[in-house]
Amino acid sequence: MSKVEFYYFPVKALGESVRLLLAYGGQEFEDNRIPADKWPEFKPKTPFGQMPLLVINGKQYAQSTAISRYLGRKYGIAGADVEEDFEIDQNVELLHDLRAKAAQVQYEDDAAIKAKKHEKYTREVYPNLLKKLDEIIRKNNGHLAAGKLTWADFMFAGMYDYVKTMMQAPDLDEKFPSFKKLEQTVLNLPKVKEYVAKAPKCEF
Ligand SMILES: N[C@@H](CCC(=O)N[C@@H](CS)C(=O)NCC(=O)O)C(=O)O
Repeated sequence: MSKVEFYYFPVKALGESVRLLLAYGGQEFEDNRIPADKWPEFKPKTPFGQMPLLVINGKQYAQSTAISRYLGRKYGIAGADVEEDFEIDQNVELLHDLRAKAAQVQYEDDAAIKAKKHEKYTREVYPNLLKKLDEIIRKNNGHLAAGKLTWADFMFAGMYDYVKTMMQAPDLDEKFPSFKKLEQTVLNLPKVKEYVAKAPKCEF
C-alpha cells in the first residue's frame, strides 16, 4: 500500500485542490498542515523551497498545477485527448492569471500602494478576467473546461475562497452564480464531501 503524505500551510489556497483530488481518488493521506513557525525548518527539505508538496512512497511531487494534473490523470479526470488537455491547461492558466493579480494586492506591504492597486485592478483587470471565466464555465456545462468534470474544476474549487479573499470581493457568489455553483459541484462529490466534513475549517 502506498504511503501518501501531503504538506501545506493550514489554509486552502494553492494546496486545497490536491487535498480534494486525493479525497476524490479515495486515497488515504497524511494531511500535514505546517504552521508558519515550523516552516523555516521544513523549507530546505522541499524541492523548490515551497509548498504544496506531495510525497508518495518517499518520492516528492511539487508545484500545485503539476500535482493536480498528475492526480487528475491518475483518477481518470484529465482530458480525453491532447485537445481537451490543452483546453484544461489553458483555462487553468486563466484562473492563475486572476489569482496572480489578486496576490499582487494581497501581499503588498505598503498600505497606500495596496489600496491603489486594489482600486486599479478592480476597475481595469478583474472585470475582463471574471467575465471570461464566467463565459467559459457557462459554455462548459458548469465546468472549467472540456464540458465535463476534470482536475481543473478541483483547482477552481480549491482556490475560490482564496481568490475571493484576495480580490476583496465577498459579493462574487452573487455577481457570478456560475462560480459558486462550480465550487459546490466539486465539494458535493460524495468522497470530497466526506473529506471536507472532517477536515479543519479554513477561511481561504
Ligand atoms: N508555483 C508554486 C507556488 C507555490 C507557492 O508560492 N507556495 C507558497 C505558499 S502559497 C510558499 O511556499 N511560500 C513560502 C515560501 O516561499 O517560503 C505552486 O503552484 O505550487
